Amino acid sequence: MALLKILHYPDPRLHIVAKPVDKVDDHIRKLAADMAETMYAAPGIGLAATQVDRHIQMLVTDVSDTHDQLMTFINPQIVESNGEAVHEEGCLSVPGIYEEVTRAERIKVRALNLEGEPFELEANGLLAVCIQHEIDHLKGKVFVEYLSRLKQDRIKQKLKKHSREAM
Ligand code: K1U
Ligand code: ZN
Repeated sequence: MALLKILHYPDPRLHIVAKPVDKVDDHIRKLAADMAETMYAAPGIGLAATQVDRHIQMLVTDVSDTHDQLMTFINPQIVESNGEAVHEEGCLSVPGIYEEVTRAERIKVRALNLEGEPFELEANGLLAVCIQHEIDHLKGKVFVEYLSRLKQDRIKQKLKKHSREAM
C-alpha cells in the first residue's frame, strides 16, 4: 500500500468534477486501499478520490474510534435525505480550519462496493455528515464554500501564508 499526497485548498484541482467508475477492478481496489491508508495516517474519518488528485467517484470513510468500520463507496448517490443538522466539520484539504455547516440529518446512499455490487446504506450522525462532505468533494465542492465570502478569503490567506512558511 502507499500513502498518497493530499491536495490543499485553494488548489484548483479540488474543483474538478469526478467521473463515474465504469469497472471495479484491481486498479480501483488498490486505489481504495491506498486512500484508506492515507485517511488513517492523516488522521481523518473520510477521504474522497478528488483529494488525492484522482478524479473518479470513490470515497472511503471510517467514523469509528477503533478503525474497524472502513467503508468504500463507488459511484455514490444520495437517493433520500431528511431533516437538517448543524455539525462542526474539518477537512484534510483545509488543515487547521473547523467550521459549522448545515446538512441533511439523515440520508440514504446508493453505491457500489469493492466487488462492483450495488448496496444501499441509511446513515445519520457523523457518518451522514462525513458521506455528504465527501460526495461534495467528488462534485468539486470544498466545505468552506458553504461559508461567507469574507471567511473563505481569510481561510485562503491563512493557508497561503502557511504554505509559504513551510517552503
Ligand atoms: O474529507 C476530508 O477531508 C476528511 C474529513 C472528514 C470530515 C470530518 C468532519 C466532518 C465532516 C467530514 C476529516 O476527517 S477532518 C479530520 C477529522 O475530522 C478527525 C480526525 C481525527 C479524528 C477524528 C476526526
Ligand atoms: Zn474534506
